[in-house]
Amino acid sequence: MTDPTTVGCYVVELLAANGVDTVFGIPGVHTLELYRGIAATGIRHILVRHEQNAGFAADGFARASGKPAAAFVISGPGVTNILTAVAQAASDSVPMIVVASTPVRSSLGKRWGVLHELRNQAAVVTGVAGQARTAFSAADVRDHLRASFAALQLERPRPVYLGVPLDLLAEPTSLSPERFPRFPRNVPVSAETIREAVELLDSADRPLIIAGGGSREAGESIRKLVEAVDGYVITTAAGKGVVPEGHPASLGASLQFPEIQELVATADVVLAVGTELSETDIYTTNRLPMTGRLIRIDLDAAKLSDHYASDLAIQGDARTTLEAIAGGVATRAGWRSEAGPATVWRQQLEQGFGSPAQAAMAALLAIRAGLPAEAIVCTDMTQIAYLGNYAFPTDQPGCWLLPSGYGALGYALPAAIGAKVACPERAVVALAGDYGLQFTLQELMTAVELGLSLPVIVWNNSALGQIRDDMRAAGIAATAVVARNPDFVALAHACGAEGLRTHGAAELTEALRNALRHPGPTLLEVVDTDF
Ligand SMILES: Cc1ncc(C[n+]2csc(CCOP(=O)(O)OP(=O)(O)O)c2C)c(N)n1
Ligand SMILES: [Mg+2]
Repeated sequence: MTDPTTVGCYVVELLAANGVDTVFGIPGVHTLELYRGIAATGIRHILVRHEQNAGFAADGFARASGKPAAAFVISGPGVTNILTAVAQAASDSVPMIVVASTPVRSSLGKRWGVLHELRNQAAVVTGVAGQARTAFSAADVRDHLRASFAALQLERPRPVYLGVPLDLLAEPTSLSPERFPRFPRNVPVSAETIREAVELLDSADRPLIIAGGGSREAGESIRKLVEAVDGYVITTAAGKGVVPEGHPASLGASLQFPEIQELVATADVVLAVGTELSETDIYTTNRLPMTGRLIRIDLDAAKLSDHYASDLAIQGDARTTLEAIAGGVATRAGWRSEAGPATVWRQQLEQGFGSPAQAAMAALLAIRAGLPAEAIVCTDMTQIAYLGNYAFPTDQPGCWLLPSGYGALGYALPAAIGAKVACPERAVVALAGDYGLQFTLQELMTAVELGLSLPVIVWNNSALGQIRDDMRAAGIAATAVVARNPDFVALAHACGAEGLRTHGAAELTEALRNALRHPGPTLLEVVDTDF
């Protein structure tokens, strides 16, 4: 290497040595030294149009691939800009590695007013990330990253942050990159605990499983278990597709419906796995009306006894724990044989849908028809996605990405870019509302630049639809809920993307299929009144 090895080079070499192959970011004068050695590592750097979107793209990348991406941001505004995406990832247990510069060491905490100064940058990030540390030496860089990589493997996934002062980034170092130790995530659960869980489930007349995002790799065991005990399985949005939604035991992601909450209330044993059972999993502020015994399985000990106290708390990995439980329960007839397959409940539910939901459902089915089974749909805070949590048929986990935990508008497009970068061979689609898309629409340029075959579907109801409806329901005159929209199709063309307005289901399906064959992004405007 002709360049001297600087700490900046060492950071990227360490990341590369530990499996990071993609960085989303925006360079600045403070992070120049992070870029000196990047080409030599083979890491791919993707320039986005706003740091928030570097974070959302890293989030989409991680959810699609299971691997963390890194985000490189400058001190100060780069850090504050990415915070929303860091909070979003933290709330949905998504791993990511944020590396930022800080001003020079001698200035830290002194408030001299240096460029990009924050009073305490790491403290700002500590409020949202899993870990946030500042390095004061090359050895700190190594030690902090080692701790972060360990946490990413051992704990419930969270974003981690490393701040490196810009004078340190430029310093020479004699340290050479190393591969940190690997850790298995499967915390072993005792045979005694497994036996207790099996006994509880064997004694249940009306067993129910609630599967969250933490159970994504446990689908096969959940299916076996629910079949053996003749129960039902409901997922959260993050767990959507863990068990194929067409399975007779699957009620899909339906916790938001009162009818399904009543079913939960009648279950005598509920097994909740890899879920916080939070407000954003249930999509109502109501507490789930549980009356049965509750078994919780979670990697995060804090979740085992929060506002839903477990009767049996199991700290462990979902896949290995459920494999053991599914292998132990007796196969017998339970309540599903009597109460009927999930389709009976689904039909009842769907009969109650009003016409806006029927319209959105028709659009969702048209989108489904245009996509292969393994397609990844990156969604946003829009009415069509709230319904899609339940109504978009999904037979595999990790195919429906919703910013559910934090609810940040603007997620869909940058997350879809991240997912498509991670899985170029898979169909990836962004699905956003007309207002939310405008939060991050500038990333269409990134998708054009990268030549990503990426349909971007805009559900256009010419309003901040959900907020309008909520105001009406609360007896508030609808105010500040209509914003003038751009001509989306013309805007797409101006960015160098394809763009077209589709009318009705058949056109939407056809346009989507064409968009998947187009070697760049296509913005598809879908007008709600056409359905
Ligand atoms: C960053 C952020 N700001 C504000 C909100 C509040 N909010 C939630 S949905 C919404 C309106 C979204 O409108 P649109 O994208 O058109 O979706 P629609 O409800 O019309 O389907 C707003 C402002 C939010 N979730 N996130
Ligand atoms: Mg709208």
